[in-house]
Amino acid sequence: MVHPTTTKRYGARAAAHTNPTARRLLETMERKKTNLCVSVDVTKAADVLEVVRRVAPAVCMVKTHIDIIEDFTPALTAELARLAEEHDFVIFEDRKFADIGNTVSLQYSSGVHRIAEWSHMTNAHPLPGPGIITGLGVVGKPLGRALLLLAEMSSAGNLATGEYTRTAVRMAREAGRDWVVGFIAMGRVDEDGPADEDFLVLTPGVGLVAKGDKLGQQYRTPREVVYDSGCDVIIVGRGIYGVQGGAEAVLAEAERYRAEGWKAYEERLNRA
Ligand code: 5BU
Repeated sequence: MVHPTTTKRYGARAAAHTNPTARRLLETMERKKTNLCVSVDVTKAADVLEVVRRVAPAVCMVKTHIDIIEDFTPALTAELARLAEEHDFVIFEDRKFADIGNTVSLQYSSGVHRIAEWSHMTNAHPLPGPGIITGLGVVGKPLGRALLLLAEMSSAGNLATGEYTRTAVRMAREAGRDWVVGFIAMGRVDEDGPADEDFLVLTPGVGLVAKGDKLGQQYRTPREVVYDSGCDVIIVGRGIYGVQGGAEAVLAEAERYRAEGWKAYEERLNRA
């Protein structure tokens, strides 16, 4: 089955969203002709900013793991937020919240990282039940932030399958798309929904060279993810920032993934 959202242009899909971050992302994708998110998993603030400045023209989104930064100061996230405005991309902190509502609302708003202040989008495991969505929403909704639920994962042997995945989708529908705008998933987990429903599907585990790593990561190509599986955003980490050849090579590699992802999207729009 071909899900109706997969044959609509990203820009046209923005109108189906009330959440400002979802709209902004879809409009940015259309404007910059990119469905690429670069995952910047490096551990020094200066290196994060160097990679982001390099890849900025090629991306709709930058994904962070802010808790891996060894020399974190609020100046880093302030600069990331400034770059997001200057270069027209969305910041996604891949925090994978997984606790009770009260705790996640504190983890989201407070601590050293104050994620809600600078990250447009974040994500949560549905494992604890709907209270996690509500708890994060207390903080994020008034700020116009957006939440994704982890409906599936890319790693070998993960438990987010079958009934768990279906329950994640049901929880998102019950929460409403003004806050839960989509999923981390490997395919169109929302296929059983009504034709006018529009969720974003963001997909990690994307590589053009490696098939996986030694710790269970599994890679598919941009074409497999966007054309075959109908996902919206490809998330690429080591395949881009880890490329040999220095700073110039990083932008060239980002551009290669952008072009592959965009070609697969254009082809899927024209699919009968
Ligand atoms: P890689 O270097 O492209 O393998 O990095 C993938 C990134 O996506 C990394 O930050 C992971 O934490 C993240 N990720 C993932 O790989 N698989 C998942 O299922 C989820 C997140 Br959820």
